[in-house]
Amino acid sequence: MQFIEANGARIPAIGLGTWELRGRACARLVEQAIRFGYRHIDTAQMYENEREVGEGLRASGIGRDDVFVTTKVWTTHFAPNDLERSVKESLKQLRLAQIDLVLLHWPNPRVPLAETLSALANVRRLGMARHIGVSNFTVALIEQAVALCPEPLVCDQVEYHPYLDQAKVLEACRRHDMALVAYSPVAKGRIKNDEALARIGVAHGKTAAQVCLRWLIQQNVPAIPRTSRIERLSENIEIFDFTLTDDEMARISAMGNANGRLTDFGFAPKWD
Ligand code: 1BO
Repeated sequence: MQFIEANGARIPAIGLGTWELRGRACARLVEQAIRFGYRHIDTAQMYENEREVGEGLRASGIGRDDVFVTTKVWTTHFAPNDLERSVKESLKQLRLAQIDLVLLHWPNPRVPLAETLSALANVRRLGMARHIGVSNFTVALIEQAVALCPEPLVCDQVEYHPYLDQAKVLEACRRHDMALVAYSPVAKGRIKNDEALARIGVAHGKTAAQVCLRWLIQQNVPAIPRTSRIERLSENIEIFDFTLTDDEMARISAMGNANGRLTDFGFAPKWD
């Protein structure tokens, strides 16, 4: 497994996203993912599957130091005392003594960012989280967060795939030694039918999805593809034995624009 370094964190380049995975199926998938070589599991309090993620980790037999676990605090728990309580609850559900990375799931303009970040930093100081970061933050919000947070932020987890141009967010992350972590990296399955990516894949003996994930990690972007299918687990991780040329990288980067977003909500920030 390749790692991507950001502000002192070593984030495995490929992880398993678990949004909408529930119950036994979630635990089984986490266990299988670890057996296939995944070393990063991404969950969130809002996904209501932290308990099953913990079960899957234990069933896999993986040593605690060999796996990187990310969870996220939901926006209704951003008031300082709530935030600490919420992370304690995540630790209890996961049955872990420490979470590798705790993120603010979405920005919440109703709670002053300085207060939320100071509570998040405290969670790190108390040892409940090894690292902290944000998710779904725009460039402007990243700048504010970096200026306000008393501890280093290691990432902004955002939607990123070849159909969505995230050059500005990527640049802001790099400016602050943060990683952009890509969720929905294969555009919710749309990539697998992409003819241009499939053509590039033929030259490397790879699928369109593998080309897409490789394009991300060659930009130093860790990706967390979600799948509910065991056979996709191995496909998504077999991307460390080929390299895209500069020309291929540029052609894929040119496919994106600002309208390619697939995950949006009424409570989302005004995207840059
Ligand atoms: C509302 C949840 C989006 C993915 O983390």
